[in-house]
Amino acid sequence: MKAGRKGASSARESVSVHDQKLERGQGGDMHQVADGDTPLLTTAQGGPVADDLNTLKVGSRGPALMEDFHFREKIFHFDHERIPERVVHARGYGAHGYFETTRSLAEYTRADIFQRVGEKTPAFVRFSTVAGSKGSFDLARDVRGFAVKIYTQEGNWDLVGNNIPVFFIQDAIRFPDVIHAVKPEPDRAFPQAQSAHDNFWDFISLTPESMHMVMWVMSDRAIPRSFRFMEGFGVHTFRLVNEKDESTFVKFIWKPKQGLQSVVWNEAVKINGADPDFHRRDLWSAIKAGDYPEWELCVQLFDQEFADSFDFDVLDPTKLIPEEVIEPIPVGRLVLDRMPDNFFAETEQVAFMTQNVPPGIDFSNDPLLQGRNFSYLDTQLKRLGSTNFTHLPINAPKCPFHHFQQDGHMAMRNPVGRANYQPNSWGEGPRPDPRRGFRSFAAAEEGQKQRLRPESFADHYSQARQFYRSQTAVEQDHIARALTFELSKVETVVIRERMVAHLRNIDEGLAGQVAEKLGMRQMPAAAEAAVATRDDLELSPALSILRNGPDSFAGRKLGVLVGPGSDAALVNGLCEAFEAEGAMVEFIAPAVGGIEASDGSWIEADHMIDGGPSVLFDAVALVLSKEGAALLTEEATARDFVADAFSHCKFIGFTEGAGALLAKAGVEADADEGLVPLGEASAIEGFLKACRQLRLWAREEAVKL
Ligand code: HDE
Repeated sequence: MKAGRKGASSARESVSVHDQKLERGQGGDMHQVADGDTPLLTTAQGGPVADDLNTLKVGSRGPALMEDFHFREKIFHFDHERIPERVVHARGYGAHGYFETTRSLAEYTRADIFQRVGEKTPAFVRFSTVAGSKGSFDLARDVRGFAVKIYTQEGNWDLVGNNIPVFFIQDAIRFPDVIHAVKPEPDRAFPQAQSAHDNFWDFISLTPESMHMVMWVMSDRAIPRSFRFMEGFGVHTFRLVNEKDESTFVKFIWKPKQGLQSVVWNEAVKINGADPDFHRRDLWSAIKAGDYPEWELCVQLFDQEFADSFDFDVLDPTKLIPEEVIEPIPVGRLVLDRMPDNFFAETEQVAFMTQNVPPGIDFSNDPLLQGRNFSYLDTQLKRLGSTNFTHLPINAPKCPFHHFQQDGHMAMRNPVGRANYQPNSWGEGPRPDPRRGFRSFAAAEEGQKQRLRPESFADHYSQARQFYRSQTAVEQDHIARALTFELSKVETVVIRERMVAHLRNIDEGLAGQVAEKLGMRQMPAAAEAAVATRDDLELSPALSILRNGPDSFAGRKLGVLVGPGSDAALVNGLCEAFEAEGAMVEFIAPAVGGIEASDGSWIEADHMIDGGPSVLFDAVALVLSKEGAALLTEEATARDFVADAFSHCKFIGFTEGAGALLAKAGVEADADEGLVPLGEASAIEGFLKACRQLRLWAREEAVKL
């Protein structure tokens, strides 16, 4: 029996393992051979295969023969398995789901998807990091991509956003520079998936427009606990256009129903070693367990009059509109409920494009968006190798579509009939419809051709200050520490100084802290600013993660450390309470096979202690007998388990028997209210209540990570 393991809480899937029919071949190799139930192995041409383990040779020890078409086909295909990874956002993970319209926007847009409340439209989402290559780790300090493809009845709508509402640069022509700067340095090819190096900070320190974004990427937003606990932002101002061809400006925001949550930097570094796929595994486990993540789509709507009166230019992608200024209105929900059947076919081959907008949604003149509208089509040809990438099922629209585009590499859908042009006299083929078709909003534009940044884009510090000052003290401290860490990896002193000079325009206290922690002997002069930083912007509590906590442990994970003789009733009680909350429970034991609990039942483990460090969990319970604790105090990993949980401000439930392990890990059992004694089953409710705070931030000052 497996104590405490109930229902579908386990991330582990049950996989049925079949006994396969094996035949021993010559030389001792083992062949699995087709029987009645298994399909016959064939070549790609459909030819049945007799032997898939041995190449065709002259004799058993002789040279291989060219005529072995099965071998050549198999290796040829393998040699070509890789396609170019995305130049940015290479590492990503996707899931299927649906978008449900919860509010009609018919007044503002003729977009079909916003007409009928309750209608569900299929969607695919890909989350990603930006800088690292495909095989890099999940918890890099980085922006996360949040790309959504919604297969609407009037064509695919791609909202290719990030988990941060602003960007580094104000003009698309600078994109290759910011990306070159953050990627591994070209002479040495490191560091991988990190911004903590000279080239990145050199570029940033020479680019004042990036300062607002820098505050965000140095905040905990850049080390999310999971994709499920992130917001998503369309970033740019878009337009909604209604039947009467009237335009309303719009910004799109995805709000996670699960609440926002991040990890701390020390934890991120350790997670990357313990489980480089932490975010992937999290999404996979949640969806496989039926705990479907959900986001609300909100819109910030505004007109030209607001745009003219707002403190900043609404076309400037380094600025946001605070939620307190324009309230986001919920208009739909996105639910992810199915993992792809095949990672390559779907997540790798999905092609998002900012230019995919249905009639009723249109672009603004945001210079980043305008540039992106070129880049996303262009890059698909490089990556997917054919203009026919829309023939791939993941990219094909799910509404009827007809056009005269034809031929090209790998064309899988070819028009039938005689007419492959229009107009034609054959009465065949599709025709445009001026009423239903996409009509660009007829914005009046005039001006001289020039390469010029508008004056209205010139204030680079005020919103950076507003962001920093809107954070809690704990979050501000994390920003200061992140900046210090990153700049400590910068070898060129003048770059560090240039950055501190910018920070002085954002917040003198922040600049002072960073300068001190960097060991700067003299404070550099403040950077020259095109526009002096404003002091009159209202703080925006919506910008803080901690001020908007979910007050729930749902969707989070409890790690229960068990050993021989663990209290079975307590283990069962913890499982029941945490599962009822909607959380997952996993067991960590000295051996993965499990342990015998106090009542003689067997608790199977999910991890052995070396493979299940506490950084993988949101809270931990040490359910140990004296005997079990004695065994574990000998293990460095068990001591780290406790010490890390404590220094990462996690809630720790513990039995009396666990006292020895706490002591050995240097944690006092009565250090603070985050240590919750689990004397009897009645204490579980209090422990769960505490865990709903997610972290005991008050401890951080004491542990000084
Ligand atoms: Fe992208 N970006 N980007 N980007 N971007 C790509 O397209 C680009 C920008 C974003 O999961 C590429 O298919 C330019 C902002 C996401 O497949 C490429 C500029 C935002 C993804 C490209 C930007 C994004 C990409 C690489 C500056 C947030 C991953 C592979 C003007 C609003 C999509 C690809 C996925 C991917 C270009 C800036 C989000 C090269 C030129 C701002 C989420 O086309």
